[in-house]
Amino acid sequence: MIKSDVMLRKTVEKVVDEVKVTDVHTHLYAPCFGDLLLWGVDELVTYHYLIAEAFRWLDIPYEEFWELDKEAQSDLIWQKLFTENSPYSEACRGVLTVLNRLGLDIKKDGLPEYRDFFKNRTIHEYIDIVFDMAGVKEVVMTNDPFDDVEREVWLKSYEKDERFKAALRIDPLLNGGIDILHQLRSWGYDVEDQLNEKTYSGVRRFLSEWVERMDAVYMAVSLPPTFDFPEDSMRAKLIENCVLPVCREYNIPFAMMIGVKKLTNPDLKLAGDSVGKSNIDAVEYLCANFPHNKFMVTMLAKENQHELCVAARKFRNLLVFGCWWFLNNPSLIDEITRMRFELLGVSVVPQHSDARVLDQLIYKWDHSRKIIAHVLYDKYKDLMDTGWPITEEDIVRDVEKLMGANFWEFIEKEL
Ligand code: HDL
Ligand code: ZN
Repeated sequence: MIKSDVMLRKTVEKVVDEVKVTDVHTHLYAPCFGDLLLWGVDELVTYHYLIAEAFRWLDIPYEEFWELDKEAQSDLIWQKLFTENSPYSEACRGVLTVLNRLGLDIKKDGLPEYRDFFKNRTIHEYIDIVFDMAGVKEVVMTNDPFDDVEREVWLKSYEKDERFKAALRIDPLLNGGIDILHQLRSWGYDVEDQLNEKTYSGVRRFLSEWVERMDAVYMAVSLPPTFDFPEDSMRAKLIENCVLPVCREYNIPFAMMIGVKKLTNPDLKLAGDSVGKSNIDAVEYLCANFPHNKFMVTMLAKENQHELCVAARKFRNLLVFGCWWFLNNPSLIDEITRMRFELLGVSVVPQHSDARVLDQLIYKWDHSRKIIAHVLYDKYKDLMDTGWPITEEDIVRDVEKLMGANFWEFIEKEL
């Protein structure tokens, strides 16, 4: 049994450091997807988070930036965010954490040297290095059958890699309007230009075929702050008549990522999305009225976090996951994780990386492990002060659940 605060802190930090993580939401790809899997220092520096931050210091027209090649974009971002200003934003700090963990000499004029480090590496050896360094066992991809490049790989050259699980992402279907049905028809699905049982049946066949082709562990969508359910809309009708029946048939969760305002500044492209407070009533309605469906939910607005935790206390078919995107910063991860542990105990998935560049796994998990360990120590300390006996076995059990086992248990369970 753990008897002292010092021993407790050491044990929690060791267990959190050593646990092999299941990363439940990323934009990474298995090696067979080729260049879709981004890696290396210039991809790190041109991550859309840094592009948004760099434009706060740039006066050039947006187009002038977008016409630069990757290396020139990276040079410009490095100049603005690392040379002319201290890089203490989370996205900038993350780049430096990766380079430091790789053993490189961290300095203002280091970019050329960092490029050399990556020059003679192969992606296969590098994936092993990154997964090992980040302590990641497996990641869930974001797989979009509407993406022409990705779809080709799935149809012609996909090779399974156990470290990369698939998630069927259906934003174009649920957010794309009636035109998306033309696309399905062009692929041979028997759908009409109106929402009727024939169309629903064709959409269910599309979803079923892709769930099977991908062996998808869940179906996912990002949704605007205005998302509502029930609602007299194409999205709500497709969710009720197609998405939820297929998810139930394959016993996989429907993952809703709620609160993104797409292209608030379209000139920033991928970096142009913003955030809005969303409607928790829609989440509660779905959980209450579809008790045999499983819902994974993450919400983008800080203001939605408390009510999401309360909703999860009401519905066992709701699994809260991650500190998504604009919430993936130390101060917010700390606050949100504390709230979740106090309201939900161990029954939550505290973090996902949302990594778009392979190397980011190193910093996103480095940074989050420290915070999760710190919060966990405080919670176990409070427990210890009640006289509750705490053992290393208990801590290992809890941390295994938080960092992966809760997710897999939720994937497997039948409701
Ligand atoms: O919709 C999503 O999955 C978001 O994570 C977006 O991809 C976003 O651009 C992002 O990368 N956030 O971290
Ligand atoms: Zn994402």
